[in-house]
Amino acid sequence: MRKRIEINSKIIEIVKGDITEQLDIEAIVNSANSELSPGAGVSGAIHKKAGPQLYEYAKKLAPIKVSEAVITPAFNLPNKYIIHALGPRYGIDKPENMLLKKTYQNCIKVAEENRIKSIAFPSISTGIFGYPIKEASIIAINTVIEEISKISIELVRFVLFSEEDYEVYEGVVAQKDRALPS
Ligand code: AR6
Repeated sequence: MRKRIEINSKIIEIVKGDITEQLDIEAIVNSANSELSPGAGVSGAIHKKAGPQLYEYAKKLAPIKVSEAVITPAFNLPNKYIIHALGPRYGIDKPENMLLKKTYQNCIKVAEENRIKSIAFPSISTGIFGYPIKEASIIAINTVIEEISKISIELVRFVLFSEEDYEVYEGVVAQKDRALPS
């Protein structure tokens, strides 16, 4: 399952899959905790596949604040880098919408500083952190669309773990696509 749109020669893709299996992507984003420790969900999967060296390295950069992003090597993962970002906990870290937007912006900023050309995001904050998927997908996609023309990243991919989440993101992107000048 895949949807792709082009904006000023930049690609935004929506795929159903696993963030740890993005072989062609330079940097994957981890929806981390403040301590940058393995945890569950995306961060559990990333740490498991990257290996124990990841936490040994990452813990020196912790703690991070809500919406902050830091970069590490990807160790045993097939990517070059991991960008670890702390999304807002829904109902706790407020205002959630601004903090979620800032989280995506900070990931993009770190990617730009490291001359990264391709980046894959999971759906930040919509698992354990409880952010409703539709609201979060609109923020994620709008933020990337706003930033993409200003940056040198060529490919931004959203990787959705479940078919339901994929459908939500796909719906938002399809709507944006219809609104774009052809
Ligand atoms: N690939 C892609 N997406 C995934 C994967 C995967 N391998 N595994 C889960 N998802 P979550 P959060 C989806 O909970 O809400 C952690 O323990 C999942 O279905 O990983 O930002 C951290 O250490 C959901 O839609 O991240 C933090 O403490 C989305 O990814 C906290 O949870 C995000 O789910 C972060 O919570």
